[in-house]
Amino acid sequence: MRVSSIEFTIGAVGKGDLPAAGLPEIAFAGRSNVGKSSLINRLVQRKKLARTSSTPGKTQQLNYYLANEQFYLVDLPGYGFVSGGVGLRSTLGKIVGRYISDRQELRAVLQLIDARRGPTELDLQMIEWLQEAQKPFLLVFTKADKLSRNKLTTQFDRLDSQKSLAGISFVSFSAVDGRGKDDILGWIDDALAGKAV
Ligand SMILES: Nc1nc2c(ncn2[C@@H]2O[C@H](COP(=O)(O)OP(=O)(O)OP(=O)(O)O)[C@@H](O)[C@H]2O)c(=O)[nH]1
Ligand SMILES: [Mg+2]
Repeated sequence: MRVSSIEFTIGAVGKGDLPAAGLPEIAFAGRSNVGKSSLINRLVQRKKLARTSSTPGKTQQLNYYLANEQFYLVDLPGYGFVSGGVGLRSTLGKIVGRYISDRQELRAVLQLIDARRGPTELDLQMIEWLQEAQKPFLLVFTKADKLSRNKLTTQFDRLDSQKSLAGISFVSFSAVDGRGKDDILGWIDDALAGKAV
């Protein structure tokens, strides 16, 4: 798949702001600073579409981007930073939780995890929510360019042996060198066609 057109639609702060029913939605979740906005920019080949920042907590709303006039990419607020980002129990965290469990238009979620750190407690909580909501999701290990090939392999071996993650699909990604991009776009394609698990 290629994203041939993309435009910012709305920054939603509450349920009432979400776009009216209809178009399918693909959401990007993960802790603050993990690289959600950078991933979206890379997927659509636009350096400055989604605002990125070295200060965690930049994205404080559900940012909707209309792609190919057919579906939305939704940049969710990052969690896990005491100042700036939101806790999953905060108001914004609850909005994210409710969005995942209740939003009919949500087809699939890309759950981002920093490849260097591996999943945090809050990441595992998100994964649990996704499983409970029975939404298809893909784990994306970001900033893979910051790890040597050896370290990446060790990290993935460790993940493989983590029971709570058994059987979950994952891909490694870098917004710097673009690795993983095509796999992610292919997965989104499948998700839109109802073929992702
Ligand atoms: N080396 C490297 N840096 C990255 C990568 N992805 C993101 N970054 C950097 O990490 C920082 C955070 O990236 P963002 O895309 O703003 O992160 P976010 O998840 O949207 O953060 P919030 O909006 O705060 O939730 C920025 O300084 C990015 O340049 C990557 O793949 N490799
Ligand atoms: Mg962001």
